[in-house]
Amino acid sequence: MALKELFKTALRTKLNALFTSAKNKEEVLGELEELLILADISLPAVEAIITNIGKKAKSVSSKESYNELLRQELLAVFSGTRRSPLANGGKNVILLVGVNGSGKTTSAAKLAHYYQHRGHSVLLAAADTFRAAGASQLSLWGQKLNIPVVSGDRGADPGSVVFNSLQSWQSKNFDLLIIDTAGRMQNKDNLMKELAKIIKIIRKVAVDQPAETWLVLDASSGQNAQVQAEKFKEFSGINGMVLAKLDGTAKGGTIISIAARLKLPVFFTGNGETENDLWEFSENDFVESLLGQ
Ligand SMILES: Nc1nc2c(ncn2[C@@H]2O[C@H](COP(=O)(O)OP(=O)(O)OP(=O)(O)O)[C@@H](O)[C@H]2O)c(=O)[nH]1
Ligand SMILES: [Mg+2]
Repeated sequence: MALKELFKTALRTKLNALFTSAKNKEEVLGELEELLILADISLPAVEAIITNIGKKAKSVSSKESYNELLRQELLAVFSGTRRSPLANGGKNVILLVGVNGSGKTTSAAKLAHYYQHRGHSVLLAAADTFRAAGASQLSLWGQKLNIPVVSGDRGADPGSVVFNSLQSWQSKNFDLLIIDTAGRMQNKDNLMKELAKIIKIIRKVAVDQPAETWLVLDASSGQNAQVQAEKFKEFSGINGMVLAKLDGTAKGGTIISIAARLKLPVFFTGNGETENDLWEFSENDFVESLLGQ
């Protein structure tokens, strides 16, 4: 399955029925608002979408024109945030951050596999020295995927693991260093400061890195996503997102809400637990999955 197919049946059928009904514009907009809210799109985002469609729709509109107006509104949510990951080319450090259990370690492995497959030489760093299984989980992935992993003992300073990995990345001339960090709740200031320290260490060794700091977000985290993103932005300057566990969300609307609120590019989605369950995010495919051709 691809992103295009993911939400195919959920919203589409209902929209079709609504847009082909003999209802007037007000009724259509009222019901559309309900459908979008039921699809997990947050109220502010839905209100903005409905207001804009209300302004643009003629009093008697066809199914095609409603569909097109909705498509434009959904795509507009993503405009202004789009950029390519690893835009600075050459060598990159990707730092993965996020709350406990969001999918960081799995995403680190998936990303390493993804880029290795595309010809990049990749080094992984297990900077989660907090959890007993933190380093071993990533090392197992490394073995499976044949990707080297720098790790430290449990309780070791994550900064030292990061430092060692950077030295290896530079001396062995890897293209990409992907750093997995320990899960931290955004309201734990000491842990958030540890993240700021990790970034300081990276900058000291490689002044223009980390070029990419991505928040790994559980796609079902709903309203809490904004709070998480704001705090992680403050302490680590996140500049992109990976939406993990998209396979566990029945409706795609949460992506619209997150993009509308956070104004951060979504680069990848996680859709399962294996290394291949990573999709590049495309807003066109995503909107197509919601609305159909
Ligand atoms: N279905 C599904 N499961 C996922 C996905 N990504 C991660 N998981 C699972 O979610 C659980 C947590 O994933 P981890 O990658 O360990 O999460 P983490 O953020 O590293 O967790 P901490 O290091 O404890 O903060 C594991 O059981 C993963 O297999 C995904 O995209 N889809
Ligand atoms: Mg982890």
